[in-house]
Amino acid sequence: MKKIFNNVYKYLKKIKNEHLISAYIKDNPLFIIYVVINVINSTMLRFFTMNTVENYLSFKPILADLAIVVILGSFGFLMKSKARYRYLMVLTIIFTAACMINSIYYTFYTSFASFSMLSLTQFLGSVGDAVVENVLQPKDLVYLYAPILFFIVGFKLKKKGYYKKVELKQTRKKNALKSLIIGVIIAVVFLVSLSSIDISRFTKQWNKEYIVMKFGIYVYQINDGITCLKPKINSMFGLEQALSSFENYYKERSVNEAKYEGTNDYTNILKDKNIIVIHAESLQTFAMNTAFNGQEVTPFLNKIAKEGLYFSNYYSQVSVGTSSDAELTFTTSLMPTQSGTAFVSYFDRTYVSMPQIMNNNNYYTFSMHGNNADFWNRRAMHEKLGYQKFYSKKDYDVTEENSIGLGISDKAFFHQSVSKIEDIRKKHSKFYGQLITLTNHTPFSDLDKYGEFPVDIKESVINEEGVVEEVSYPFMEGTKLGNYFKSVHYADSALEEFFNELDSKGLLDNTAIIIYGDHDARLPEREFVRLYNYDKDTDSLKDKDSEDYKEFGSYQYELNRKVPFIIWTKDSKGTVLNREVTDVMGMYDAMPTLANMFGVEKSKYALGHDIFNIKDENIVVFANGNWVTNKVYYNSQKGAYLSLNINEEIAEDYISNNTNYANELLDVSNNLIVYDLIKRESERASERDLTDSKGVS
Ligand code: GP9
Ligand code: MN
Repeated sequence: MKKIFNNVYKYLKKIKNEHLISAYIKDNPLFIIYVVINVINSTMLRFFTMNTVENYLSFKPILADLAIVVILGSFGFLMKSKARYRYLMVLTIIFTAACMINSIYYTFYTSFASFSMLSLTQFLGSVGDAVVENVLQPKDLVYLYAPILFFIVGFKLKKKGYYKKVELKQTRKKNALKSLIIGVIIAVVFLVSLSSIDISRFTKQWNKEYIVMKFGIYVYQINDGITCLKPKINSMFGLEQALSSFENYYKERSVNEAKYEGTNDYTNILKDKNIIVIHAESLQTFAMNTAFNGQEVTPFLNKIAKEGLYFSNYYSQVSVGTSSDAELTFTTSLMPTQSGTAFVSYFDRTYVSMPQIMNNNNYYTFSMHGNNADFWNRRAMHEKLGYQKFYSKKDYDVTEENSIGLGISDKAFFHQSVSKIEDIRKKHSKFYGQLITLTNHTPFSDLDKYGEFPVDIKESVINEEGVVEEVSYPFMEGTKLGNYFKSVHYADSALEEFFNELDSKGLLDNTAIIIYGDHDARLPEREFVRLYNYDKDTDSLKDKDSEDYKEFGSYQYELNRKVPFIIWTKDSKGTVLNREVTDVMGMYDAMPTLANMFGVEKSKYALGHDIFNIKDENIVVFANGNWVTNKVYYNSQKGAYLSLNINEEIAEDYISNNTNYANELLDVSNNLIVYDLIKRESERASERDLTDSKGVS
């Protein structure tokens, strides 16, 4: 050991005395510039995306970037100088592209890009324009300086005759080895610095921000590439282990959670009714609680919520699959997958879903959406989920005039759907259908089509001459959030028209309408700060110290992502169906709650609960490992929580128990889908039956 230390010491001394570092830099300017620019790019990406102090000061991702860039670059030394230039240039272009793509992706999804989404390019067509128009910003282009600078430096070196220098093969090999060793040493230092949480999150890959924050974008992207190959490879290995932990999980769960099973006041309350589910694009609860100049943003929804069963503390649990994840969780009570999306990567797996169950209970099942049927792979996945018919764009009359944003307007879509539903009612005794809206989709920029809804403050004042005058204070007009309100106001009036038309055709009789917001609208946090803290007298934000200043930081932003969930029937008023439920609830609780109300058996794989049984003990797990209960919101990236009731002490084990519960649930859900465990379990059961019957005979 002493000998090793002595040698290292001697070597370091040699480096110092013989000025080896400066000689190395002088001899390899191209390599050095390549390393520096690519590490700067990755650092900039973190800087522009996740601005937390912890992130600025973190040395771990810089070490990781350095290790990757140096190790990959070191192979360039095996080539002659001209080829080496090309090799390093190609690497620089790849690294730069990774930074740019992730920069754009982050603005849109507040997450980092995944190779699994490459297979989605066909679906991105229609959303693509929205990205270019509204999301591409100068900060996405700064990374281009790297290949440009590299080109300039290369050009200058060429002029100085750098590429003509004769390098012996031996020297090149030596340099390659030296650089590789440096890269490996940096990698080892980096690995030693990792905590066990870092390693566990790296392998799970669901918390992308955390991985980029600790491992840098290059390691993240390489790991993601490997992870995306996993659906194929994964399902080949580890099946036995996954199957047995899955079986144990559900066995234990059925014992531990027996207390949350059974009948309640809502059992069978919607039995045999027709069901219309409205999947409302990007509809968030806060919009229902907002008004401008005495005009509510969603007057109709508010009326429906007041008359029906309104779950006001309801959360979407989507991951990168957004709309499709909402559909998955709502209908199957499972969580989105940790990599890729269930609709695209795992559409060929076996699911137990609400439409299938309704179908087995003699319901006719259908879904309707005015967009291309291939978007989110719905054509394949809706069939898999048990919808007997999927009405998509080709079944609607879509024109330029009746389109807003991504496609057919909600008003035209609902209007054309009514006659389809009428036909269905004529042919079938009971139906369960889902309608997916489209207009209220980001970027909310088709302002002239939403109709009038001013979001500035308007007041009538009497001027000096005693004449009443209208004064306007610049409030939310021109902001993305302001535009969102206009769009939601439109969506609300489209819903009202739909209800009226259904009613005029008698389609509301014996029908329950269920509305849910699919996920949040990814609106900028700073605009919420303005919404809640604008002082019209000074045309600026209220002082942070003032009494009525409303704190709106990252926790408030995350909690504000709530979406509405409403169950309404024409005769809800004055019954148990006319009530606000404030217990925290997630999209995965929809199926267990609804199945009880419909009087059908829920999926035995459901991960949520019937809210009327679990009540205030409920926990909502998010796809990134965060969770929320009535008492606490826990952020797994920060490893910190917000107590939702300041008067209540939170015990240490409350956090750790719930975190373990969340992690286990996410693992089981993911394995269930990736390994197709529902199918495997039934195969295994029939194998067992076969052996048993053979044994008997
Ligand atoms: C597209 C629509 C939007 O058909 O459902 O999907 P999203 O971008 O919200 O996931
Ligand atoms: Mn959506």
